[in-house]
Formats: sequence, structure tokens, C-alpha cells
Amino acid sequence: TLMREVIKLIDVYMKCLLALLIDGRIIMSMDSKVSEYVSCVREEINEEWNLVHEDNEMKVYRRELEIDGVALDPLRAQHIVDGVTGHEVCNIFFDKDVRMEWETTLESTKVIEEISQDTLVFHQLIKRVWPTAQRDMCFASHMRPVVRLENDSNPTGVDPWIVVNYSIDHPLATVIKYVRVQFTVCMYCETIIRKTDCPLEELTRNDIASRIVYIAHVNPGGWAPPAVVRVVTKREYPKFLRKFSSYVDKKLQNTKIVW
Ligand code: 6CM
Repeated sequence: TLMREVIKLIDVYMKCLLALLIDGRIIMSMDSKVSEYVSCVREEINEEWNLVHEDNEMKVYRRELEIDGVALDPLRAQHIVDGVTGHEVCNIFFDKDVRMEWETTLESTKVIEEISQDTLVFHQLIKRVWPTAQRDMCFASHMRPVVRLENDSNPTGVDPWIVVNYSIDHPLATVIKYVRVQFTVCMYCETIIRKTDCPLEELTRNDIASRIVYIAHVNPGGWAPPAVVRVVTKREYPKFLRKFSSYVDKKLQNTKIVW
């Protein structure tokens, strides 16, 4: 029995060590992910980008990129949501408790580790797209404010916010039943103030809006014919942006503004 206790202790010790190692790696990679994607957001849209969907303020661009027969097309979308701040939009995108209320492509979402208040690890199962295999994803999700640039076109004094979700390996998500999607997505949101010369505390939801830039770099993994991936993404990203922004709008009506 002593031997069994010793083995148990070693097991617990190894698990703690592994968790520390993984958390350390996630925390170290967050800064570089955030700065990489903030630079992406600030890039100009040039002729390499194709506008694949437009609906009032919403624009969805895609750049064709196929490597070894896999469609890796980078996606970039922009949108303006009236009546909300960038911080509020990011809060909702990050919030694990409301995700299933706006996500239409998921079968399930589960937090498998809480690293800190602003960093969670998720395992999510995507609804199956017939006739391909069902897919899952394991990712770290991190949210923080972004320091504004000196020459910011809209110097309102309110910082933009960002959420970055990026694939990681995690010992609590080692199921091999599904095809693993690898990705990084970012939701970057600035606050627009339409009424100038008015102190923040006097503004109402009619005076504000949020400018969203959403970027997705996705490798669908497994067998995924590029033509099918392109049809699915062209339909699903605008649907997501529509659903998400109307959810944000409804959820925040008649609530106190969070700057
Ligand atoms: O950003 C979105 N959701 C995040 C929170 O749940 C999540 C997003 C991950 C991006 C994963 C994209 C999945 C695309 C899967 C393509 C597989 C196609 C298979 C077709 C096979 C031929 O962190 C909203 C994402 C909205 C996606 C439309």
C-alpha cells in the first residue's frame, strides 16, 4: 500500500507539473498572439482580398490560399454595431455562459481549464457538415484592452479591446474521435463616439457604436474539399456576424454602458 501511495503522489505531482508547463506556455504565447493580430487588424485591405459578402456596414473579405490541397483562405470581416462599446462586444464574445445563444455552428462548448479571469481553455464540438467527419477544437481564449496608437483616427480616449482564440493541445482534450480544426481568430473592437465635446458619463447608447474587425485563420484538418469549405465559410461567417451583432444589441439594451 505504501508503494501505491507513492505512485499516486508521483502521478499527482506529474499532473501538476504538466499543468504548470502547459499554462506557462499558454501565458507566454498570449502576448505574441495579441501583437501579431493587432498588426493584422491594422493592415490595409489591398487587391489580394475579395469582398465575398456585403450587407450595409458588414463587409466580409477572403484571400484565396490553398496549400497541399487544403483551403486555408484567411478571412477578414468588418462591421459596425450601434449602441454598444468595444469592451461590451468583446465581453460577450468571450463569455462562456452565453456562447451557445449566438453560436449556430456548435454542438457543445466546455471550459476545460480556467487559467485566469481573462484566459480560459475551451473544448468545442462543431456540428457535422455532411458528408465530412465531425470536427472539434481545443483553444485558449484571451481578452484584454489594446493600447491606442498616437495617430488613431478616432481618438475618443476609449481603448479598443481584443479577444484572441487560438488552438492549443491540452491533456483534457485528447479525444481522437473527431477531426481537430486548427485556428486563430480575433475579435477586435473600437468604440466610436458620435457626439463630440460631451463627457463620457453623459453619453447614451444613441451616441455610441462599435467598429468590429474579425479575423479568422482556419485549417479545417482532415478531408475537406476546398470547394465545400469555401461554400460553407461564405455562408457561415456573414450568418455568424449577423446573429452575433443582433444578440449583442438585444442583450445590452437598457443596461448601463461599460466603457
Ligand atoms: O469565432 C467564432 N467562434 C469562436 C467561439 O466559439 C470560435 C471560433 C472558431 C473558428 C472555427 C471556424 C470553424 C470553421 C470550420 C470549418 C470546417 C468546415 C468543414 C467543412 C468540411 C468540408 O473560437 C465564430 C465562428 C463562426 C464560423 C463560421
